[in-house]
Amino acid sequence: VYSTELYRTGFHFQPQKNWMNDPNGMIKYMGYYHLFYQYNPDGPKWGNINWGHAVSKDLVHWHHINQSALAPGPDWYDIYGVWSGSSTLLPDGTPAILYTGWSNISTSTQAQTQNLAVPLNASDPLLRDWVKSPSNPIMNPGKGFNTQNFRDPTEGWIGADGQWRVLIGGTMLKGKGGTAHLYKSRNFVNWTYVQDLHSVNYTGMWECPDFYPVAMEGRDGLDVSTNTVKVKHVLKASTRNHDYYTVGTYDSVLDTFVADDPELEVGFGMRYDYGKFYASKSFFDKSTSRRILFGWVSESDSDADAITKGWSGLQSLPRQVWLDPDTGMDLVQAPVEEVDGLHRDQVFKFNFTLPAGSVMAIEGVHGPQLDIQLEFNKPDMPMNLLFNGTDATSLVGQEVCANGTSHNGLYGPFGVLVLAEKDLLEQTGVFFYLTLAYDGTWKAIVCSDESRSSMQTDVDKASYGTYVRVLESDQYLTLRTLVDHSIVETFAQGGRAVITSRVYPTMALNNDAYFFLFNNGTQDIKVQSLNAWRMEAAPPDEMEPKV
Ligand code: DQQ
Repeated sequence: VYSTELYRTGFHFQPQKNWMNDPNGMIKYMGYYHLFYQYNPDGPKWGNINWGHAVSKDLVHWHHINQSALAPGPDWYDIYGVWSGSSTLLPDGTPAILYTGWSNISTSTQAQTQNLAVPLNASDPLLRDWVKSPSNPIMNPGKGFNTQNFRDPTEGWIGADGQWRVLIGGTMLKGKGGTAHLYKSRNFVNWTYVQDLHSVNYTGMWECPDFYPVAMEGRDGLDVSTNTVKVKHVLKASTRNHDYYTVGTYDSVLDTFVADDPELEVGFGMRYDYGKFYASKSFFDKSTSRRILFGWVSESDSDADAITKGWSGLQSLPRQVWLDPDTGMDLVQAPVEEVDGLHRDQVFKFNFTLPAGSVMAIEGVHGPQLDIQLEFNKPDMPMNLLFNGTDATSLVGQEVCANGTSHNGLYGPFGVLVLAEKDLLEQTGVFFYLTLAYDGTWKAIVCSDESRSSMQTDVDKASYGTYVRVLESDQYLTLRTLVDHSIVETFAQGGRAVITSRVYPTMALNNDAYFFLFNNGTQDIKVQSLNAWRMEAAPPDEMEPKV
């Protein structure tokens, strides 16, 4: 009935074929954005991990470099795989890669090794060839480290004493949880373990830590070494299947990090994304003063499907990330504005009612690649400003979001049905649901519900949801949903909460994919505005850029 080719995306990054997982070492260098990623050149399942590589001028149109930046071996220290890591721009302006090697020594102190690679020719803007350092491996695990859980170096930053620092993900020496081991170096080649920057009990191992400053005002990103009074630090770890972050204060003399709110510690508090999104990494784009984030969005179909498709894994849209100026507590994300350059055929409607119990077809724009932006008038009632962290998310997902589109409350569910077949036999619901709290205030939940997304039975159809903070000063409840064949990426309330879903419709494909607004609550909802566009595809550029 359907072709698996149809699940390939039009404007999300993916290799031509095969397996992809974590984004690695993004950097802007000599006018090109470089995206590296965990890649299996041999097939659509994880294994034989290389660093795949692509370049772009605008973060939207990519050119695949037809060779790996890094491949396993021939030396012992990374012979079974070149795992995740980061790039750092050194003071002379050249980049260096730090990455984890999976060595041929499985149990000793050198199971996972940290390694350095530099460009063969730093005057090549495409940075095609990389040379591994003769000093590899360049970091030794500290005493008592679990050497199977010692990986994923961050970008290097410079602390108060002028020395380099990086974090390596690991497990706590005492306790049961994840940690970020801090290493220091004067020359980027010889590194010593100093202490753990931060650990949290009862989380899993911390994979792919990310650590960076954010400004307390405005959206501009900061270079990783910035640490002034008007700066907070974000620490992110990938653990227990999700990317958790916390905002806090970094002391670059003592090398300590303290979370602002201990209730929102890494692994328990806030997440970049309440759907599928893992092993993300950010980088600072100096040319536009932005901090930009990519995350790995894995498949929800079966291994057999991966083999039929010949590929597995997407990158999220590149997202700009900044500290929420209105709360000072959490991050806000938005697709980088270059994505807007793909907008075509706009539909605009404003100031209309979405009656209780209605489904409204939207004429003018349809298809599998859309950007849908909605502003709803806030119902006139007290909103709860508190955010409960993520404790309730699985509950929210199951109890509210999965029943969402068919279940009726007072205010909601209301929102949009995307990748919908014309008779709604298939649909992915993205919506708000407002719930009355014990204290008489209302809390907003945002959901992305895959439960009716496909007639296929062997794909995972999770329902994701989270509470999202709505401030008194917020004029509207907002949703922005980007649809791209098999991915639905939603930015709610101006990007305060993000949810990514993977769906595999069998009928709501290509020209047969529609979208509808709906309101299953018992109260009418006023829509302030609807803006929707078809998204032009951004196929990879076959031609190697002339440099
Ligand atoms: N993926 C890499 C590891 C990392 C994990 C291996 C996270 O370095 O910890 O492909 O997805």
